Amino acid sequence: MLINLIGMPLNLGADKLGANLAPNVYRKNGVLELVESIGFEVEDLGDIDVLSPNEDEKFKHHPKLKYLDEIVDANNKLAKTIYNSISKGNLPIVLGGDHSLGLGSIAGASKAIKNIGVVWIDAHGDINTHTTSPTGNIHGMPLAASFGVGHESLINVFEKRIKIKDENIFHIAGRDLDQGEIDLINSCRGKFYTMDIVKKIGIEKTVDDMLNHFKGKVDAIHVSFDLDSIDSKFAPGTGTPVKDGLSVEDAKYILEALATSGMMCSLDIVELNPLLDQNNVTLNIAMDILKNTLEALKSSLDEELSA
Ligand SMILES: [Mn+2]
Repeated sequence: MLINLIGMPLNLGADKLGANLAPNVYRKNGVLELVESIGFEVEDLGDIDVLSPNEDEKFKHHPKLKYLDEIVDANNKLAKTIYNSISKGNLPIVLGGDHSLGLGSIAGASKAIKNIGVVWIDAHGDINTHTTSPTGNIHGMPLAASFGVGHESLINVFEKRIKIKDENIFHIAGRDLDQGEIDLINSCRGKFYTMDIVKKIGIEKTVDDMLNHFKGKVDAIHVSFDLDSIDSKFAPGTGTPVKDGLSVEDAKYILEALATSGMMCSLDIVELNPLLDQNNVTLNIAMDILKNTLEALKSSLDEELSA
């Protein structure tokens, strides 16, 4: 299996400097060599071209959505790249970049595969809209838009249609949810396993429930992993860190299960902010989780071949 690495140097959705620098930080720290060392062929597709608007024009296109047109533009390009990668039988891995890139990843994956599920691992809901968001930052909106809730420009990224069914969402590690998001969670058929639930039932049961939720229901799963899902005491280098999150081992366990399920069609790793990181500790966690995930994928593919 060929792995496509895609850099998404996007920070407009977070409205904060730093996440745009992450793709090259991953490369400088050997992400290509890491993937190769596990035994995969890897092709770096480079960075998606992101426009650089002036800061004083952030509300130029919509009074409550910062950098709307530029974010849509970047996600249209990302979606096309993801679609092409999956269509060729490759596994695309997006190195973010802020989480508004989930719009493009899901749009591309859902064109390549009819009925996809989405696992969204995140301290935040990312299901705000321009009417509920306290900030207007689009990185808090991509999941809602993907199931058809929010501004039509976000819903219709890449293709004019709703990309996923709400029941095909499994969200893990939420603990910083806005009221509008809580209301939407209550009316949505997707599963939202907040940190309170994860702590109560344990990580094993969480992962069992996740896999059972999708069994026989979807053709493949897009995995969107936000580093802020991890407790901020371990992973400080993200745009919006939150305490009381997953341990690194928990995160590894979730992604390992997805990799070995044979269902993962694409993966985002988002919100590394090198300007906020301390001695590369968050970068190293991201690399370690990627390594563990791909090692699990490699073993399960090798087992399949020898079976
Ligand atoms: Mn997020």
